[in-house]
Amino acid sequence: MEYSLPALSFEFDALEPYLSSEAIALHYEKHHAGYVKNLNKALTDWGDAEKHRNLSEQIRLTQAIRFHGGGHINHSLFWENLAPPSMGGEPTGAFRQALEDRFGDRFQDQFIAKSVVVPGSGWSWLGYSKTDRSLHIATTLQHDLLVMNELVPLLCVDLWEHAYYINYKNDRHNFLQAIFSIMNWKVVQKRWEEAQ
Ligand code: MN3
Repeated sequence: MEYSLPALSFEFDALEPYLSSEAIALHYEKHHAGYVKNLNKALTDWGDAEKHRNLSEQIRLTQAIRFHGGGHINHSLFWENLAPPSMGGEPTGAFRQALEDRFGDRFQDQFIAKSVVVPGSGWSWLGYSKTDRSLHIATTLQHDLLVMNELVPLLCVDLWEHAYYINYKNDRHNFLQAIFSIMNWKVVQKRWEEAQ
């Protein structure tokens, strides 16, 4: 069964003025859709290679599956943890306490500081470790998944230039500040509760 582009929970213009309708439309309909298309092709080719017992071709295709599949998974998480301004709520209760225990009142500052220095293209994350049962800020390169760092993804931000160039040119820092005005904390908190 093929993978498909997930429906967005908001209209393209719903994140304005922080991200424009043009930026969301391009990101979703061109970039994310491209990853879905290329993932499906790579998986089909992988299946063909398996039928022919062509192991080297299968191994070669794992790179495309990792890249485009990671792009699809990460963007799907990203859209879910965005919400129109003032619609996403704030961290509450035990989750708020866990954030404060770990980061004091500095979560946003620390998250942005770690995100701006990621070289080239990647993602930044708030993740939950089942090993030490605490929250971690982490980053991954290209479209690598947070689970590769043994963390459960709670919140992610796309740091690829295509995520912010239309609205913020090359200013990743301004983009990251804006993201916190359209964060869907209800979704982030729900992921944390499910990860416990
Ligand atoms: Mn992207």
